[in-house]
Amino acid sequence: IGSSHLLQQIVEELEAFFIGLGYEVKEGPEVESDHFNFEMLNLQKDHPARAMQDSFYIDPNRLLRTHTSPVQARTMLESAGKPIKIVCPGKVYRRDDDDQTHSHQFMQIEGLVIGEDISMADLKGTLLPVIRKFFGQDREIRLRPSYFPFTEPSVEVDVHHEDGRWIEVLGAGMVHPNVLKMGGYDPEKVQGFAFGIRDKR
Ligand code: 2NM
Repeated sequence: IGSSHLLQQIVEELEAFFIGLGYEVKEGPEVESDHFNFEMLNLQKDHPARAMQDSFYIDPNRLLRTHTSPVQARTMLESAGKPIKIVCPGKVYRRDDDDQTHSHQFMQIEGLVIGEDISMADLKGTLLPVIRKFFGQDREIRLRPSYFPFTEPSVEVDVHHEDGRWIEVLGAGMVHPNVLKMGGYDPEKVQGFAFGIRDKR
């Protein structure tokens, strides 16, 4: 009573960290078009994530967003080829049976940086300090190769837990050339990295 929700507190701490690095905080609609939620992010029409049973569709072309990436797709189009440094916090929705580790609604903060000569070194140099700040300066951190339709190459990042387990804390990667092109950027001239942090799913 009378204080902000724990998740809200974490979102604000993360926002403050990124604002300190010169990022802007961008929000967008929770009801999205199929076009911005999937198409602009390189998910083809037949991609399994687009199936009715995995998303909350309102009508054939509109759904509750399944990630905050459509905010980034919108920002790319608005930015008309100029550099971008944003984080996009907010609620997202996926069809899932709720239990201790799954929820049909969860929080995400995604980030996007686009500019000349952006590389995997920028991704690591940005995200490792965030993780160290939140999980401890001496924390062991592991990057694993992964796959996302919107990034190539892609990684998942784990932190080491006292009990010996590795806990996945975020996914990230270099923005896929198709995503840059659809956003109005020339992948021969600029590069980008992106990441997604979420509470549970
Ligand atoms: C993730 C993992 C990797 C991501 C990509 C983009 C965009 F818009 F640039 F394509 N936004 N977020 C991204 C990349 C999200 O979440 C696990």
